[in-house]
Amino acid sequence: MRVYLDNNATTMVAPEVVEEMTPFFTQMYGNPNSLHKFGTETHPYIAKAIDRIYKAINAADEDDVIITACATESNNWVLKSVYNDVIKNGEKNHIITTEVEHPSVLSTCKWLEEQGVKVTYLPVNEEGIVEAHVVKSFITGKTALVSVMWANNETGMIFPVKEIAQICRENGVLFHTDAVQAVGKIPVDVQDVKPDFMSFSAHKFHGPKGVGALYIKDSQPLSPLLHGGEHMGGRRSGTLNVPGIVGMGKAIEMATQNIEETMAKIRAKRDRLEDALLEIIPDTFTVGSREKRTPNTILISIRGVEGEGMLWDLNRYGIGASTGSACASEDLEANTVMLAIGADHELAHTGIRLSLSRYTTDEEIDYVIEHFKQAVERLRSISSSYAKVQPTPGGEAGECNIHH
Ligand code: C6P
Repeated sequence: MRVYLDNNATTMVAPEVVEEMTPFFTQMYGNPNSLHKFGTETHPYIAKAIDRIYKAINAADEDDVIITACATESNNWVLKSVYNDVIKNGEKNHIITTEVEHPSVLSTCKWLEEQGVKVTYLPVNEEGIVEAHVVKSFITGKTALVSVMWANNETGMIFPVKEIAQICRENGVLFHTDAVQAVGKIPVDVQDVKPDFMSFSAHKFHGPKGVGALYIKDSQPLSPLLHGGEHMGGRRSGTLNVPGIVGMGKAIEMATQNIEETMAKIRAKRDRLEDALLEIIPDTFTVGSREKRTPNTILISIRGVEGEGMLWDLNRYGIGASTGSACASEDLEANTVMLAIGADHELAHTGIRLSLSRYTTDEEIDYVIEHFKQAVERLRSISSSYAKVQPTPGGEAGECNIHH
């Protein structure tokens, strides 16, 4: 059996999405900027896709949604443009973000620091989020931008973005949110939350890879990242990725229609898996309370079992999971979010992220429960560090914040 539980890294493209994309590879392959029929016949399909994206996030007509190649691009673009447009020649020179953002935000912030920008990296609390009042306490007259993710990719924890956006508005500060792990998992309504900028990516909600988006409230000016043509209203040059745009439109529509119902089913499977693992495997805990997490995500720590070893054993059983962000999977470092929420180094090496999708079945969950236990037993039997900490008084399985 093969079970894919790494849906926060990427997802299977929905068959209906593939079907809608297919004609744009071999039949309607014209460049949308060409004046002949081959080009112009793509226009209604692009318009329909953009319309679906607007509807899915409840964007207003006066807002802009620009198609990018990925959320990494969207995140880079916002941060670098705020630097170019607001910081470089103005009075403000300060950006606030969190310690647990995706590397596409954190690395860009590091680069901005090299350009002389002052960046505050807010620590998260023991649940793995930053509370709005903490953001407020760091805003000064020099703050140009706050960038806080909507949901974390490793823990699934949902941040109070609505309150943070309001605080930013009240203080005349721009607010960007990386909503990559929120769109398609929880309702995302830009009229309700009111971010100035929002990044998201099609391959996280059963769309194709290589296509993302940047939402811009009221189409406010943002200097282009890519120069060279009139594409996307001159804001992002490059021949349009028509199959990708069509696929993103179909995928976001499917992912957001009946989202509550779909997510209730995913949540039930996630909770069953989590309950079973916590019950049958001693000395395990999951990070963050379930109600405050995206419904598909578990970050589980298994005392005495190194995440990489566990991944390898799971992989042998055909189960795909991860120790955290796929972008940081090659450095074998401790889970950065677990470190940020206060785990010691040893514990931060024991995190396993399990992320479900609407295609995850009950049979797959049963299979994972059985083989997860076997893998833990094998690894603990050869672990010197687990022998040292046993037995733990009181059983110690549960959903909790990290104590060390
Ligand atoms: N996170 C993970 O395993 P792209 O792939 O560029 O469209 O998205 C990047 C990105 C940005 N923000 C967040 C919160 C993300 O989770 C990701 C992708 C994957 O967690 C791959 S590193």
